[in-house]
Amino acid sequence: MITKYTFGQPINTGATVKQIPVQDEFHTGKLLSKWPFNWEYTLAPQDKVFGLGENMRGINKRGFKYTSWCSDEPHHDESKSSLYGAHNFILIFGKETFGLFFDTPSRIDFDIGFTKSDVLSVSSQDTGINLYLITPDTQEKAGLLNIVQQFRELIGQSYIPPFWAFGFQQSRWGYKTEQDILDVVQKYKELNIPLDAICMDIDYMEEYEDFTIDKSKFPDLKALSQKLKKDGIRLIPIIDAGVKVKEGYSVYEEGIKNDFFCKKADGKTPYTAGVWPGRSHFTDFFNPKARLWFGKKYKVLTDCGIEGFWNDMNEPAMFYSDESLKYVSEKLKNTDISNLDINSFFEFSGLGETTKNNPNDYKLFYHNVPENPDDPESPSKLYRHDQVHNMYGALMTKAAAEGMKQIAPGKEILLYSRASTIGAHRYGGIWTGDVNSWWSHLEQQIKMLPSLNMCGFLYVGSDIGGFSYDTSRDLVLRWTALGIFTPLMRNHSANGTRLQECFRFEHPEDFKSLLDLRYSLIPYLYDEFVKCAKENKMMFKPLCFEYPEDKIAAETEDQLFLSDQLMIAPVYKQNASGRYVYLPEPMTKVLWQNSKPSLQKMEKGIHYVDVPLDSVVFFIRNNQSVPLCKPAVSTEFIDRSEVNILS
Ligand code: MIG
Repeated sequence: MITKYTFGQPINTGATVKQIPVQDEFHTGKLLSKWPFNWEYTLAPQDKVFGLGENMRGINKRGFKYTSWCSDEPHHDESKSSLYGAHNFILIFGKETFGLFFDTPSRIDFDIGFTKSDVLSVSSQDTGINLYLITPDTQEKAGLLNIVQQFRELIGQSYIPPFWAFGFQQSRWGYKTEQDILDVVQKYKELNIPLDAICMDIDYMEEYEDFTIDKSKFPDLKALSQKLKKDGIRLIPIIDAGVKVKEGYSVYEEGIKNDFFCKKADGKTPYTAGVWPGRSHFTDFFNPKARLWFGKKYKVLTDCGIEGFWNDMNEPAMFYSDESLKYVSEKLKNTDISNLDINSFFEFSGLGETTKNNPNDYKLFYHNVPENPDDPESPSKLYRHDQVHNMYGALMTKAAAEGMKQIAPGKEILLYSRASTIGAHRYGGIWTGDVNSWWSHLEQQIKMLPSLNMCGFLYVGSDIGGFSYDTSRDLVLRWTALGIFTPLMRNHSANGTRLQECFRFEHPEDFKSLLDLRYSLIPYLYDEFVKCAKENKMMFKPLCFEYPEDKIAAETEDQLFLSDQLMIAPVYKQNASGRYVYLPEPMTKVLWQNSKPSLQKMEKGIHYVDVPLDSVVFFIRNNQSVPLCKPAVSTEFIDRSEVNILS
């Protein structure tokens, strides 16, 4: 059952698709203050708290504090409380079991047994909250899956990408020209390694201007895209949130003419911040007309045969603003460097960093927020950006999705974004941003998957091999072995780091074997994905969602059920030749090596399982089976008619 309560002056975020009548009194836990919202709940020793989508730490979020504030956060480490997404759904499991969705575009803080180990507290002070309390309709499996299902019904069906989006994507911030891309494709071809897409990072644009193509590097994008498509390979260009301020640049000029950019407090001056193109303006995606305008701009690329996009920098990330630069420059001018004491030295040396995503900058511009998010004629109210911050990236994705309906009607388009909030799960997927080439980050990605699924994000994946820093061959292999199972499977890395495409390492045939497994599984993965989207189910489930009474399952966070048929137990430690795996029921172990499966029945219990570096191990659940088709070099060439059923 779902009940709804309101606090403060909630904004219609469009996150939900069902009408629920509002109740007066919220009796769960202790409401310390209605507004600013301040709520507490006493956690029993056994209580676990799940949810919060894209975030650090465990599947059980207990023991730390989290803040929903979409952040350009390349330094994911355990001290961080916010990443790119703001996913305000929590699921409490224990003495009482219920879900809560805090529908707000504003910052909201979750202290989950951090300040006091037995207190969960939630607080927020800008705008308002539509709060949904979800209690189980069944006691089956402690009601956990039921609560998620009810919640997902409330927020509407998750985005379903085209079939080819389950193919392997190769990306690199560093492909600069058509030739760079052709070289990568050629290498994959030579080695017979499957490939479905190449991502185009910001260097394809002219001076990082959205919706431009640098002709000196890509003389004929349409011809390139057609040529590649013959081999079943598609291009996926990036689009950044900021629009370059430049006379003569049509996107800038149209945006100004139509008043589509966010403005400062004076209501006149467009807000300016520095991102990749230099000084840029930001489209007011809250304005339905501006949204459609921006969305239709993708036509420059769809006209070239492009069928997929990734939206970046849409928290929005800001390297600097006019204001923050001025502050730093004045500080520098006024600093007497002839005699710095140690505190002034640290302030001085840290000055440059203070301009990046500076909290003050988010208070300098405004949005016109319509009462009805989809109706440009509905009355609107002005909000300062920081009060509605968490919707910005989500609305950029919505802009692209709305644009596609007009510029590519009837076509399935792949969309994924960096920033997101619940609601955006209906318009596109997400990738989990700038993870480092660290084993700990591989582990983190395993734990994020079920949390993202709870919040409606099904088309998800991480940068295979890690984005920042130099990777190692074994890390790419182990990360690929996880990526085989995630809907978005993309190897991506940062400019200046070690090259990490599959063909860069010794024994590329080991990578081929892994990708052969992916392609053998794609029809199965895609069908399960569609089922999970349509039936509001999680594709990745923590063990305890199926075995809520099982003590070991309850604390196993590095294994996941994949839909109803499989269990995965990725290796995420360097130099490990295998790992301990807990089987809460008898299963069949599948060892995939040299592009072939071998099967072994296993009893319930804890086992040490060998997982050689060139292999993948996964488990078929009791009385279940999984169809494998023949591997293909692209999803275009997958033959679904011939399958090998493993059980
Ligand atoms: O400031 O476009 O997360 O995937 O390669 C960095 C360059 C901007 C951040 C994205 C990353 C992408 C990079 N972008």
